[in-house]
Parts: sequence; structure tokens; C-alpha cells
Amino acid sequence: MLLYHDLRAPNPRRVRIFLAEKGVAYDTIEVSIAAAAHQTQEFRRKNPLALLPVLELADGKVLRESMAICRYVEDVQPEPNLFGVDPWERAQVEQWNRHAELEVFYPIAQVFRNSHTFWTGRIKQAPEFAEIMREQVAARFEWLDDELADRPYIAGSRFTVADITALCAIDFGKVSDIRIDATARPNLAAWHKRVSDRPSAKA
Ligand SMILES: N[C@@H](CCC(=O)N[C@@H](CS)C(=O)NCC(=O)O)C(=O)O
Repeated sequence: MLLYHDLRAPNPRRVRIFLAEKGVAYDTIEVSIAAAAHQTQEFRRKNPLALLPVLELADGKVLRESMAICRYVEDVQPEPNLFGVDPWERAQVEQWNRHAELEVFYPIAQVFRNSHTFWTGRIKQAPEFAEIMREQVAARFEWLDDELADRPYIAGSRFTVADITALCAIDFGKVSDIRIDATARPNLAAWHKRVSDRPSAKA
């Protein structure tokens, strides 16, 4: 397996952490977003949307969505299970992974895209929208802190792909000065330490 990624981008990190948890070996090709390497014609042949990550299989087939890649890896390497083992747990993991994507990852990414100088001159930015999204992130951190008062992981009693999505989203906030206030959000901070301490978090 060959992973096209950028070491600083959060969606490729989701896949790297997932692969590390599975203990699956893979090769990598770095495609620098800062250098616009993902915009080249050569890379667009892998993904016409010019987005990372892309996973290329030995037979040349490619997957272009991080969750499609993770589901593929879950099927070829089922242990340790990260998507749920029975109908109820699978639904919980799906629900919480979607919550992590839509309620946490999306607003954090929009703060970055609409206010950070990295994107200035590369895309149209709406700073006012960034501020609205920043307020939404704060509200979602409060909500997650409440949720994590009575369980150690995002989707329940054990680590799943939902934790990977939430971790990558929240860590990506740092570049926009979004951080967990450990005094105000102790449950969220404790969860963040729990998942950050796993060796896979370094992937
Ligand atoms: N839905 C895609 C999102 C991919 C995505 O937005 N990737 C970012 C990096 S985290 C990217 O390639 N951005 C480049 C750009 O926006 O030009 C997935 O999860 O695979």
C-alpha cells in the first residue's frame, strides 16, 4: 500500500494513526500542500479533486477519502477492531465519527481556511465566517466535555476511529490558536491526554 500524504495535514494523519493502530506496513509519498504539489497534473491523475490522502493499492487502484481508506484497512486487517463489533457499537462509532467530522473537524477547518495567512492568496477567505466557526468550536468543546464526563472515549468504553477523527481535528486547531482549556474542560482535556499518549498519535 502506498499513501500519498502531507505530514502537516489532518486528514492524512487520520489514516496514518489508523494504520499505526492496525500495525499495517505501508509506503508513503509526501505531497506538499504548501508547495502546491497536490495541484499538479500528475497528482490530479490520482485524485482530480486535488485532496489528500490518497491510498494506492498494489494493483494501481486508488481510494480518495480517508474514511473509505480506513474502512478498507479494517476489512483487510480486522484486528484490533476500530469500527465496532456488533450492530449497536457499529452505529455508535458511525454516529460519533460523523459528529467528530461535522461538529468538530468542519468548523476547525473553516477557521483555518477563512482566517489563516497560509490560505491568503490561494483561496477566497471570509474572516467573519471564521469567527462564527470559532464560536461554534467553543460550543462544541463544551458539549464534548459534558459527553466525556461518564466515558473514557468518544464513542464509548474503548478507543475507535471516532477518537482518531476527534484527535486529528482538535490538534489541527492549534495552528488557528484553538486549544482545550483544561480548567474549563477537564473531561475533554483528560480524553485528549489519554488518546495523545497512545504511540499511534505520533504517526
Ligand atoms: N474528505 C476528504 C477531505 C480531504 C481534505 O480536505 N484534505 C486536505 C488535507 S487535510 C487537502 O488535501 N487540502 C488541500 C486543499 O484544500 O487544497 C478526506 O477526508 O479524505
